[in-house]
Amino acid sequence: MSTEGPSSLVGHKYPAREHNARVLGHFKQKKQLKLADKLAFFMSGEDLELWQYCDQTKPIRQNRYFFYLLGVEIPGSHVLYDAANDKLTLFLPDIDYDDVMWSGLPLLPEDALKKFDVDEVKYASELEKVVGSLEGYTIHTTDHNKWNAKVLLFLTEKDPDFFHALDESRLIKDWYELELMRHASKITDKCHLAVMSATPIETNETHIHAEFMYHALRQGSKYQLYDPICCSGPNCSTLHYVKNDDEIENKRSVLIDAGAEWSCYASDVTRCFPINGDWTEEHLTIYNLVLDMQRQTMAMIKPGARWDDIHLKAHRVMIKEFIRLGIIKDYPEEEIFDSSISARFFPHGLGHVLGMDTHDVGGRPNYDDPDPKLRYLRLRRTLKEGMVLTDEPGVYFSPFLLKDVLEDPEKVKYINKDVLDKYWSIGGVRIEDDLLITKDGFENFTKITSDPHEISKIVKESSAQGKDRFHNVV
Ligand SMILES: [Mn+2]
Repeated sequence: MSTEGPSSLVGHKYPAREHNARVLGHFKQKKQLKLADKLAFFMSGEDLELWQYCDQTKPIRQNRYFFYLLGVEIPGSHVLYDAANDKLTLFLPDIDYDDVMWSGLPLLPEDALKKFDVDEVKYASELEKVVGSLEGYTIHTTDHNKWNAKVLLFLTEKDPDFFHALDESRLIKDWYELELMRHASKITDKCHLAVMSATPIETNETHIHAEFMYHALRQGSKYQLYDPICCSGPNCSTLHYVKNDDEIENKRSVLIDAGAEWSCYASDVTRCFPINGDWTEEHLTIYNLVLDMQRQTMAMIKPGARWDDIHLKAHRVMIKEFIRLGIIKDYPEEEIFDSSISARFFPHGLGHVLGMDTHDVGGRPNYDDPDPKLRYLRLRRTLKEGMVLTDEPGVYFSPFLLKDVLEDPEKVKYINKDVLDKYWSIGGVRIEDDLLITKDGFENFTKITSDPHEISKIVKESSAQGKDRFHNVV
């Protein structure tokens, strides 16, 4: 198992110069600036910090805007883009010679120049001199903070047009970013397969979590962009369940929402399976419904399509099937749609943009939307070629979410409680794939099967082999 990155990227650098050019393009378009204006961008990356009263450092996560403009993960680095001269400078942290004994020699400027897509490399001790010498410039940064404290007097922070330019640039991924994301997805596929294939040693949700992380780490992915959601039975009704510590025995359904990270880029995939490989009738019914929601919405995906419409299509597919199953009584579909009770069974959005953040920038959500069906939709835009997004319908049976429905006479009249009662034990089902919008439709990065029969086969084969295959597991 290789722990190196995608072979297609060998000999290529993270396209930092291209990213700065893109941001500049969006920024000028927004500002209507003339080319002669003296503009620069400056960002400081994250640096290491000690825990209080302790000589250990806190976990670090590189600032995503910073990474976009530079492609460097080294803590304590800075980037300056002098747009007037089209010059990109990396500032490395000064060498702390007392630390070399403990941490080894850091990357030297001549090596950094070869490794990164920049015009020059300097040390952070030169920051004030270099940034201060940019006379007559407006130097934009996202915000004043402790990492750029030395030069913040020179920096203009929080210009909404700068954020707009960064977000619009990040929204459309270039080929290099897409290769990183495809690689993250490949790792995640194998992790999900490993989780489905290790049921004999998964008697607690923690074991599922462990199996996923173990296989991610073995493939070189040390971080997850979000805490894995590993739940079983009724716990599956909590959307961002991260306790991951309940016993699985005596339950039937499992849901795992987890994605490996590769070089700051995300994958975000959800799969569900029956713990012993045999789907209960109710679990399979809901699973097939969610799969149908995903299939029918995927069929609508192409540049120019409105994500709102695609999301609402998923609601309509669910409503129709709920009426057929008798969970919702035989009212006109349009009346059910308008009542928005479907949002109590499918409370989240159909999907979100994906990139360096799990819920990536540029989606333009409206959390104040008066329509409950749209309130948590994190992507409210027309689809464009080069966007990466998730298609992740879900159906949940959450006592918390359904309480007000069941207690409100105006809403409970739609619900057939006897039929509903058959489904509580499932908790919920979500199926999530990562898609790149292409010229004619989409490319699905997620290759791990979502076919219920194939999943059943994988789990059963693993169960049949028993625990012996995992002889070294404690
Ligand atoms: Mn997601």
